[in-house]
Amino acid sequence: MRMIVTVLSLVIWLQAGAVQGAEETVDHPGTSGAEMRYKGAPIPLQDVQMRITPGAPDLTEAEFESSSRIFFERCAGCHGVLRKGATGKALTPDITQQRGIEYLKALIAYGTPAGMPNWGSSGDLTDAEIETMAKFLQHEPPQPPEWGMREMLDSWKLVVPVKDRPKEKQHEYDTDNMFSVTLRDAGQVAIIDGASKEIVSIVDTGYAVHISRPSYSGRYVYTIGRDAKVVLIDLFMDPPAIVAEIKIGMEARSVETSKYPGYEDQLAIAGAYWPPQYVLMKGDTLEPMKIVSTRGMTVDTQEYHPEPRVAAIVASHQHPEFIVNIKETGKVLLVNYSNINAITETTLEAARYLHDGGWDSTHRYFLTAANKSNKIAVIDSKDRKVEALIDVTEIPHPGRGANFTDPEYGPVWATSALGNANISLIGTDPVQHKKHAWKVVRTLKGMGGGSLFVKTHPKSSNLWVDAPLNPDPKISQAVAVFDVNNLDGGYEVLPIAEWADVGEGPKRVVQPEYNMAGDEVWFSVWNGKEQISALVIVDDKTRKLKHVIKDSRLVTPTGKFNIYNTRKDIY
Ligand code: DHE
Repeated sequence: MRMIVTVLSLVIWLQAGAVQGAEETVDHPGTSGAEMRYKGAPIPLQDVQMRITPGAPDLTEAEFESSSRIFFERCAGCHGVLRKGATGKALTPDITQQRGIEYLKALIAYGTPAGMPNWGSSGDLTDAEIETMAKFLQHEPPQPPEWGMREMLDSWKLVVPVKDRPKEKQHEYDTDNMFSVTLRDAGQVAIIDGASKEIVSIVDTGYAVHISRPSYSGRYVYTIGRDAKVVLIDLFMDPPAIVAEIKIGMEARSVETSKYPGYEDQLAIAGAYWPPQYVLMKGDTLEPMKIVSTRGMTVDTQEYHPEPRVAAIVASHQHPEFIVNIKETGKVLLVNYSNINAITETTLEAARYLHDGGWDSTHRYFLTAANKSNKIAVIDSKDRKVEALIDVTEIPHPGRGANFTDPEYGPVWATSALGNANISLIGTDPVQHKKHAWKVVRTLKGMGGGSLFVKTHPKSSNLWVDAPLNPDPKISQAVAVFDVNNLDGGYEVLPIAEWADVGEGPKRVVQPEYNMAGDEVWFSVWNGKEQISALVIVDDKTRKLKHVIKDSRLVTPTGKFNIYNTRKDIY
């Protein structure tokens, strides 16, 4: 018989040790430093239950607590909260008990060529911790609690009701040229005026806040934190401030807002990592309306997966639908919201594990990375089908990608990669350039692996490629820029971190983002929490330094979201 002991309010902070700085990266046989650095990230989990399983070695409550903490800190990102396996192998008791304690100890201590880190020989875990982990893994995984409508409503705060909000903008700034900047480790976003570069407001958002998405009209900004808190910021207020907030689960990464004509600003959607679900909310209040679970069968082996996490979400321009990536099942859901009481889901079969992606320039095709299959799935949002599954090189990571016209192959969408220096250009025009459509027409060589984001703008002929997770600081602290009219000419390297002049630290240069006019590119110089970070602004035409924003309030800036470009899906 299984005993379940509740460990009340055990708060487990998943520490992103490796994400903090290149120096802290452990040596992982078979797994690139870049990939490992990208995996663990701090998330809070509460109220997990200890589960003692027959056949497993004894474990005290204290040992359970410390091992759970280690597991969520180091292992859940790859093996999944429920240990059903994701990028790492499944670690359920039927498997682990068969392997036995000595095998598990060796595995944890020395890692595997397939990518399991060597937590022991790297000095990250002590022998005693490894011993307890090897016992812990033979028990049923503790399951964090569910998060349904009651919990959501309990967490929902309508800070300023719609009727009490300003009828018009209360300041002189152009909201469309504002940037919402993630201050990751501060759990805040900075709202910055693109023209004056002034920090207009610092807003407390969720823990380790992840992305911002503006409402279609551009009045509101939605943010989501890793703690699954969604915050709604009203840009009309002076200064912009929170008007509503809600917690939609325990852990999350994505939020989006309806864009189909007639539904602008009406609905918001947020996707959770835990519990595996998405929720539809009223756009201007975040009042939760419908919660839908994503648990289900995997696309290929058709096995049940208990925690398929919600990755990127985009709003369709072709139908009243959200397009929702389900990571572990490898399925893309077209969630039709035209009748909120009869939501229809069209399930498209893509590949595992779906992560991020963005539109082609016509906003008909959504191109998204299936990062462990090394594929880009192309979703035709108009005809509601998978248009293509394209092979690319190791671990594609497009962010939202970049659209431009290749002189030889016509319109293309580009993605860089975590696993190597390649930038894959995929033809996106099935009408005028049919023979190149949905094929990798060109592969550019960038500075190196560990790239996360590429960016361009319709008014620019530059393609910017970062590499913040490359182990070589010369690469992670710089950016490569290609001329899209002369792609064979290679790239120029700009020493962005050096320009920022912030002193010591990892100083990763991350996520190029254009201003509204498309004549400036903004970069984050992402330093440690206690160190100085900055935003560096480059003149797009001359590729020369234009401005550096340095301010003690800019703690660990990462993603930046220009209101106009983001709401219009321009990239
Ligand atoms: Fe992100 C987007 C998940 C780590 C910066 N990140 C996304 C999206 C997902 C995701 C699912 C797409 C959202 C959408 O479009 O709806 N990110 C994850 C992770 O699971 C991961 C790998 C590890 C984790 O535990 O969080 C992770 N991400 C990071 C970072 O370490 C980064 C570099 C710094 C940070 O702020 O945490 C980071 N992710 C970003 C950014 C975007 C993003 C800047 C949006 C890019 C864009 O241009 O839209």
